[in-house]
Amino acid sequence: MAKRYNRILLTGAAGNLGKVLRESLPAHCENLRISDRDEMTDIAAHEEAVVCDLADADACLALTKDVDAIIHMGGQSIEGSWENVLNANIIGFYNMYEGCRKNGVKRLIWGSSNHAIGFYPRTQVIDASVYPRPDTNYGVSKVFGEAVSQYYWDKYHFESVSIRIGSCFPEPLDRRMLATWLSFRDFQHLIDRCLIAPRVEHTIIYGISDNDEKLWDNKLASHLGYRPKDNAEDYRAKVEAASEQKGIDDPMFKYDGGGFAGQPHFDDVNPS
Ligand code: NAI
Ligand code: 15L
Repeated sequence: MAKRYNRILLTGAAGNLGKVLRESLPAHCENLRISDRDEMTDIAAHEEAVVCDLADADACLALTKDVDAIIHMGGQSIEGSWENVLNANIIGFYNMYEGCRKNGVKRLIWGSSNHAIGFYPRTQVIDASVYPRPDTNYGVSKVFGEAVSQYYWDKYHFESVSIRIGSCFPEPLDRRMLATWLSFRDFQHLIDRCLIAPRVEHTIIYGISDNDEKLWDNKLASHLGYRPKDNAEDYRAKVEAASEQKGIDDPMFKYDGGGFAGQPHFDDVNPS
């Protein structure tokens, strides 16, 4: 049976989540273009590897040519120097969208982050309609990305899904992740749904598994048909044995963004 897409582009393919998606995306496309600024290894017959820095507008224009859909996982993935955040997540993000607009790409699905709303208190369950409260420059760059995604839908009818990923790791690593965890299996399923859903316009969805502890409500993204199967609760005993409960004034206890909310300005503690 013919696959839904001819060519999908995956950025950040050398990264943690890029590697997870290299396994699942072939189900949706004949050809998978993979890209990163780092070298990628073990290139399969259905893959075409392109080394490219997102800050290079001409390179992004070439990268997005003859592509039907994009999974954009490339970029600065934690707090970093302003220069790195700016180049990868702001200039680089805009370059990707301009590439999409000029090359007539139809849909882009990307890794936003819980750090776009990291200063919300953990006592409040929020949905995707809340005003952003970023906790870092990194979080601010994700808010920029979500604004660009909304703008390109409203103005150019270019579709996006912004996934506010919680903590996507093989298993929850600390008590905070009992609420923020997204398993690799559920992440792959979420990307599947973002590719399959007939109409997404600009949708924001929280990337979380079916955890008992919930900070975020996905009712505004029900049209994606995302049905997570995993639950961080299965790891509670292990996590609690390995880490103590933080005090009520600790950012890990207080805020959705956990430790990111308590970090000093990156450039103050890492002078160039
Ligand atoms: P990662 O750091 O493992 O992978 C990111 C990849 O982007 C790296 O391979 C890196 O070489 C590449 N990259 C960085 N700057 C670049 C540039 N200027 N040009 C080209 N490539 C560049 O991160 P991970 O965990 O795979 O995350 C993927 C995306 O999902 C990121 O955008 C991250 O912000 C987002 N995310 C991930 C979460 C998680 O729990 N893993 C949680 C929230 C958001
Ligand atoms: C993120 O945005 C990061 O990419 C990831 O490495 C984790 O720190 C995650 O958030 C988290 O909040 O656990």
